[in-house]
Amino acid sequence: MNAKVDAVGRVDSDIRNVEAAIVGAGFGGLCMAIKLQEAGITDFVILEKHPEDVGGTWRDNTYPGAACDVQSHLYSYSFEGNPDWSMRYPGWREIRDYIERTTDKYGIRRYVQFDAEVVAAEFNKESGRWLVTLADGQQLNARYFILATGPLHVPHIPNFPGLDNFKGEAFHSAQWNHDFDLTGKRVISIGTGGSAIQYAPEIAPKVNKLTLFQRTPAWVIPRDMRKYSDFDKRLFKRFPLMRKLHRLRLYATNEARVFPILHSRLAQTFQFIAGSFLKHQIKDRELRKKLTPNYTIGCKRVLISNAYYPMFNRDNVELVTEGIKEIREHSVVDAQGVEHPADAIIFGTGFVTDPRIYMKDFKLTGLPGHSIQQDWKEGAEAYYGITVSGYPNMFQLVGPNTGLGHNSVIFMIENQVEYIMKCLQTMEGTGASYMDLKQSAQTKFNQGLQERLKGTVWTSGCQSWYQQADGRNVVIWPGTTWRYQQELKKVDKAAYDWVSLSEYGDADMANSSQIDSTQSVSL
Ligand code: N01
Repeated sequence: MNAKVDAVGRVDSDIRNVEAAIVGAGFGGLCMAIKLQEAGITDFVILEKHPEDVGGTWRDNTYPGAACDVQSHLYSYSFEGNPDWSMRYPGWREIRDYIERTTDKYGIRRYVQFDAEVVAAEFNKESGRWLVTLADGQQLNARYFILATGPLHVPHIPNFPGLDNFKGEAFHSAQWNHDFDLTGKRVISIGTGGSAIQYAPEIAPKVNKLTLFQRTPAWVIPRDMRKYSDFDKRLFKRFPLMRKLHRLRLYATNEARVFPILHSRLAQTFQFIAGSFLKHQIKDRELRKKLTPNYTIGCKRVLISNAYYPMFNRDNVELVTEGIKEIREHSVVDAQGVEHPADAIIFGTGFVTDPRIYMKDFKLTGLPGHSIQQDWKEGAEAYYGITVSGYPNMFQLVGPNTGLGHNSVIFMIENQVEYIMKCLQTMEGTGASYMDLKQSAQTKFNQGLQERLKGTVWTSGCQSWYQQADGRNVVIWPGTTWRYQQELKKVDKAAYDWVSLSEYGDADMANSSQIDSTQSVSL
């Protein structure tokens, strides 16, 4: 790889040079692109592994009933309001259409290189640039390397004994086989997380039998199913301020949900409400017992559905809590030895969430001595989820500890993008060639963060994909999103080394002081 970059960082002419390479054309990558373009930076590329479509999560997750569990007026860009959302929580098609429309409106599609799977990225200290290699051997040389790959996109299918013997149809919720007609089939669904509780009630009426294998029950709360009337939509269109106020109200209501999560005592009230919902919906005591979680609400993601519990009143739906012993040619055998016949198995078993969640499958190499596979061996760690020590000019969206259980991740993305733009401005201001987070800043930030996680419900004893095997939570932002926004308002220059490269490749430290910026994300 290095062969194509000479000793002083001059780059072989067959390598494409860009100012910025963004990986991923989902909500994050597209937002980054829009803001770069707005700032007059047009020399960038979005590398997207899909052959033809943008949309990330909302391109991949097309299972029946797929919808966002954050209201779309909030789960959308602040700068691109949509007065036409049909309901509080519309289905995936509306969200995907919104992404496609926004991509075209801002003329972003021309920056997207499809079929461009990144297999390696290496920082060259002499040139101060990233050499990015694609699966087809193409290489790019970028000053800024921006990862917008999303934490949940590699489907996880557990290696159940006998899985390969299964002769029926089997697929993961994020790879739904729409060509396979489930009508009249005996279907086994494994997992009862956010995806399964959305698709199970949708398919239950058409299948012959639906058997749900549950390992851990989830706390489920009601979903606000209200639609927006034509009058609402006209009002939002005619008076954008009304739409913005509506968005603000949704934001504030969701934000308030973080307090029971941060303070376990408050969680009891919230749990009482969820418990009453369950009691009201499931009359059978035995079934109710099976569906009642034994951990504090909020520890795992709280799910919202009005259709999930009533689904169990159907005669063709069975809940199995015994665990899976093995999979045979035409059945799944539970831990008690009971055989459950199956024409199809659907894996609602989530996504790969070990430390690779943020590591990605490609080889990522920073300054000498830094490879992400090595540096994050014990777990992913960054600074506000955005920058990582030893990886200059690399930025991440929805990186470690910026996931949310209570509010819109788009709000986080927009704040991260604004922060990155401020970093770029700062680079211009100081004349630095690259910025590198100091290890001390990263360590201090993460110690504080882990301290704040103590005593929250996330650490109250359940097992979730938020936590690693050693119990460390590398996924969740432990606080209000408002606080996150406030803390990102300034680029703390002292947290970074600002390195200038002279013509011959010497590195100098640029001056340090705190940069103030007046830009911020509005609601
Ligand atoms: O995956 P999950 P998901 N044997 O990891 C079970 C987001 N999302 O695709 O709880 C048996 O939540 C596992 O059991 P347990 C959201 O952030 C958002 O549903 O680990 N079972 C669990 O029940 C969510 O958190 C929306 O004991 C096994 C299920 O599989 C994330 O995506 C909608 C097993 C996996 O649940 C992932 O959701 C949907 C095994 N070996 C999802 N391994 C929105 O609306 C796993 N399970 C935005």
